[in-house]
Amino acid sequence: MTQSWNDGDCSFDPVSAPDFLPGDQLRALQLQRLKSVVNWAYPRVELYRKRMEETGLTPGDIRSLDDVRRLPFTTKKDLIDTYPFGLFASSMSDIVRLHASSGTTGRPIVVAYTQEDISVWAEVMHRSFAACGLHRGDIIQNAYGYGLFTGGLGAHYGAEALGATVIPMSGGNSDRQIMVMRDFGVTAICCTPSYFIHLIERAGELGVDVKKLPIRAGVFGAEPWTEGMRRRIQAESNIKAYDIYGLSEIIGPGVGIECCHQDGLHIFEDHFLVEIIDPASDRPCKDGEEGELVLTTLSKRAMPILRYRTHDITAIIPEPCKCGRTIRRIQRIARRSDDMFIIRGVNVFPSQIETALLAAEGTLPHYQITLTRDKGLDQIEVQVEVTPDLFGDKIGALEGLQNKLESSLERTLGLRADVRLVEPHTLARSEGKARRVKDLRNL
Ligand code: DLL
Repeated sequence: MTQSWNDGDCSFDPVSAPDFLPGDQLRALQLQRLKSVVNWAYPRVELYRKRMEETGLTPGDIRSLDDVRRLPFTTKKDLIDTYPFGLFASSMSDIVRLHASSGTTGRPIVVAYTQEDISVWAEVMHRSFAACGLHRGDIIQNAYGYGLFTGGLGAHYGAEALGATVIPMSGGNSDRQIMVMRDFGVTAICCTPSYFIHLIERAGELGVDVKKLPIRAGVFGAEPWTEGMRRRIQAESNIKAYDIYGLSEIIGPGVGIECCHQDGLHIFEDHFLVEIIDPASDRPCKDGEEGELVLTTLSKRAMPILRYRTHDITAIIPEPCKCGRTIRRIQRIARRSDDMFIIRGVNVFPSQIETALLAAEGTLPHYQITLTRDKGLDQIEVQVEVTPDLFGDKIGALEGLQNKLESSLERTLGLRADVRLVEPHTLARSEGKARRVKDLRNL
């Protein structure tokens, strides 16, 4: 099959038909499924029933899609408080899979799937791969972690449903990943964007030029990344880097993905109902206005989730996409409402720092943010690796870059951050989600 990957490929896979439903049909399907999921959850999940009773709401009151706003929110705390199985709506004998996600607190959250839920998950992942131009015949290296994390098995089932050849690598063991990528003729890879950056770098050390391999696409997600990071990845590897979004609470990967236009993530709205709200007032945001993404599962049976507060910040993109999909797009998720830190009263998001660092020439996409407190005053230090040639003996060039980054950070953040340029390979690499911020302030 011949394809021109630089032009993108939005070829049609029949499983993607729901992506193109006329708007009224999509909304009718959503409403039918919303009623059905509320009817399913209400008698089976005590938390939902109690909360609805408190406001005098019954499943029969859900008559329009707007009525979703009458339902109670669900939060991560609810999942932790009902640990492990308190939100299950199916009996254990119908549950075929459990996954878990480690929270920041001690207890993980547990999520469950019936056989039908697994089929829906495989379907949305299949549609995800199809949206970014993958198909039968592709050889997909799956370097998301297999295990309790949803990334590995989620991508695995979707890639098999697509009819592609899956290589279940899981994360880690970078040298072997590179050997497989080269020797097995891999055409696409799934992993976190930060891990792929690491793989490109390691490949170079092993004398493998990723640009010369048949690999042409990466399906990257599970952590925030910026447009600057995408540009670096694409330039260094000659692949197209697609953004995929998802979260364990809702299903795992496959809630939304970019199509070949790489301009916002299409949400699989026939299975996930989207709201964007102002996180402070809970008021609905207009299309195009940034706010917190709130998701309701429309088809899940083992663990239906009503109005989940994701903490992920995004906006609906109102314009239709050139690919013809009618399912709407959201902007890439560059930040969470809870990854913000406050330095001397100024709100800072890691993604602002990443954008400023990667806009400069001579930096590498490896950085670490450290927050400390000295005599009651917050300090922020940003370490960033620079290219080996810059690190040679050109002290002047290094100083120039440091000053440039410090002023660009000051402009972006509105506060002074100390920049420390470090040699390549100094900072820790991650095999899964990157940890960019070290907060040593003991707040
Ligand atoms: O990270 C599921 C996943 C696996 C998504 C593989 C994509 C690929 P959790 O571990 O529960 O699930 O983490 C979910 O990760 O609420 C976001 O804050 C963040 N996240 C996931 N994808 C993206 C993305 C998986 N593409 C949390 N961009 C979510 C930004 C993302 N953040």
